[in-house]
Amino acid sequence: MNRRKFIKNTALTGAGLLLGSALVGCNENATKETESTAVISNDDSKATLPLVIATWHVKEATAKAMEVLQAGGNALDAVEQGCMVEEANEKGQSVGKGGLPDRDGNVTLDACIMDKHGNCGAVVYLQDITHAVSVARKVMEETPHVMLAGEGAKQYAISQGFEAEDLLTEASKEAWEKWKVEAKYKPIINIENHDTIGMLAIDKNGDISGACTTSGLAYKMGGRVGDSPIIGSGLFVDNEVGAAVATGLGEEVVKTVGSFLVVELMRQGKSPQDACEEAIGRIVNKPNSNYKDFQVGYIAVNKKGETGSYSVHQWFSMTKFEDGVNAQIQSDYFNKTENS
Ligand code: SD4
Repeated sequence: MNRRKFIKNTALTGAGLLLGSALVGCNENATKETESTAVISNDDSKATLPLVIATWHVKEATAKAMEVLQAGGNALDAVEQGCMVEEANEKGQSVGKGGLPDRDGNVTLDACIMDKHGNCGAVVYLQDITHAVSVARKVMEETPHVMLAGEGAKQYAISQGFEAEDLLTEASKEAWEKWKVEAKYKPIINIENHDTIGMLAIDKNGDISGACTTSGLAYKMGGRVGDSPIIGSGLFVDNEVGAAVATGLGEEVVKTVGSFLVVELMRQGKSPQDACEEAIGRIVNKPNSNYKDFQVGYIAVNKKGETGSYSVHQWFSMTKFEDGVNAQIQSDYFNKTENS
């Protein structure tokens, strides 16, 4: 195991957590879009709409979202369909089908979605349904509630026509069985690779939506829920200002209400980049922060279409599809002294 890629997290040994252990293959093919786009100009930037950004290296997902936008779909449709690509990708062991299970072998999904009106929906601890983000959207649009959990969420999904299926693939089962024997409940945090997908999109009308979906920390305690389905922590959208989404150790994101913080900082005039950096700063500058043991990353977009990303450690990346170019962008990061 490459030291550069992983941090052994002794501080979390008791919890026995492993954050996205899979080094999965990602599609390297950038997809080109050629249809016409609207251009927003302002004093300090020139952004081209529509645009899509997502956490990690997920070009197939951003390509799908852009396809939706170019076909005239809105930002909400785009982020849902973009995230669905990764949920269906069995090779991605941190999202949807094929996600790594909790320590008891159960794959449990967390997801949320938020639209331009500030409406939102979420599911937590959802089992046996691949497209958690779509169930979250149903919760938002078809119920008077924001969040459904566990068996209730599953039964609701089935009532809405979602198919129940076993999400534990052979590969994930094997990884879990190996972990039980070899990892001895010592967690290893992957700071480098594709993980939870969080996606933000601005459509041609300049309206913003976002979504986030994950199987959470691999080998987590049964019942554990992270930041990803928590509006304000894993995701926040304010159509007047911008949007942000998080990845990494959810407990740290929840404690600082990270995505809401990023958006509020943008509301106060910070650029998306500066806002992401300050939100990471709130985590790493805490007295006694054990940031060397975990990764957190944020991506953000403002109403102008300016984007930013920042993480605690190196190797976090953002995929950005704008103006016909679908590109992976390495994120700047806080910890310049370790793991480099
Ligand atoms: C969680 N934030 O459940 C998620 C995991 C994640 O990259 O984002 N991994 O805490």
